[in-house]
Amino acid sequence: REHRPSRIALVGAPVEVGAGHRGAVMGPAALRTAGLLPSLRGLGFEVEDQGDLAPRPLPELQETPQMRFLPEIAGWARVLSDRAYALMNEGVLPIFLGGDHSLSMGSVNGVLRHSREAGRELFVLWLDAHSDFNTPETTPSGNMHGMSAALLCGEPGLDDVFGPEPRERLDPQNLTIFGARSIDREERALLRRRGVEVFDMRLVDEYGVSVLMRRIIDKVAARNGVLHVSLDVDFLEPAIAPGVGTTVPGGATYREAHLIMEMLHDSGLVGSLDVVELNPFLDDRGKSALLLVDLVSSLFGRQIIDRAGALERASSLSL
Ligand code: Z70
Ligand code: MN
Ligand code: MN
Ligand code: MN
Repeated sequence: REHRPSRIALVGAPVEVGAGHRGAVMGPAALRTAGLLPSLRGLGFEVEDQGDLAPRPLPELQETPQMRFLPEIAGWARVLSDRAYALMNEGVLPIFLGGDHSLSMGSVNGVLRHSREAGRELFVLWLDAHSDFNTPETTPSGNMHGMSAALLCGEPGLDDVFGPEPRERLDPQNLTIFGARSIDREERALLRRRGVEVFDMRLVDEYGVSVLMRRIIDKVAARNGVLHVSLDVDFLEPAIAPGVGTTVPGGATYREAHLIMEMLHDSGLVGSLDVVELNPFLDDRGKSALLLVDLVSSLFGRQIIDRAGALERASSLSL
């Protein structure tokens, strides 16, 4: 499949006010400390660390109890959208280092803008314990990291985030929420009305990750689309990734998560990535950051042994 970017940009987005806990501000630094840059370079990519962004000041906006820290979240979204759009236009694959999940409002908006102009349909894979599909009307917390997927799909009440700047809309049918196990009541009703594909943990248990991932990959490939992956640390089982504000039991195992990343790599469809919600303040000796670096490495081609050889040996065992 056409162009696989050979260049990657790391973009830090230390935003934490979208979440209910403080500490995600340290996420980008922890991912760097855990060795993300040398690991990707070791896989043969030309990698540039672009450092951390800062939010654009928007003194004209005011927060509300339903949209806590709106001015700062909007300031981040606008800066992130511009950077995502610029990098995609240069043919560079951006990895956004969070920071809480509100950053995806900006990153995905910019990627959507590029893909619309390039005439290549965008699909979004949201790996998360939550569906992040609340609106200011439905939110139980006012935490805007619980609204990013809803904003991207054009839900109302969030127009101030982009204000006069270009705002794209993701077709809800192009969003797959994968691994969900904590969805609020009104949020669930909205997901259903919009026809969002939710592969919850019940489905993962029944079918396994490989069947579900194959479906997603085949759908994107059939439409000649490109995939943005938004990886929330709480997608993972808390025992292997404790460094996150809200842990939810029953997350993806180490092996499930790696298999997902390996299948995504082999698909050749991933054009951009967010790694969000890492909270190093709550981590255990860096283990969550180190695991994330391993997972991102699998997504960009690290293998246990070359596939052709492994398949050959499997067939010689008549498996
Ligand atoms: C809840 C809300 C949430 C974390 C997303 C939780 C949102 N649905 N929490 N990620 N850690 O407040 O909207
Ligand atoms: Mn492109
Ligand atoms: Mn999330
Ligand atoms: Mn989450």
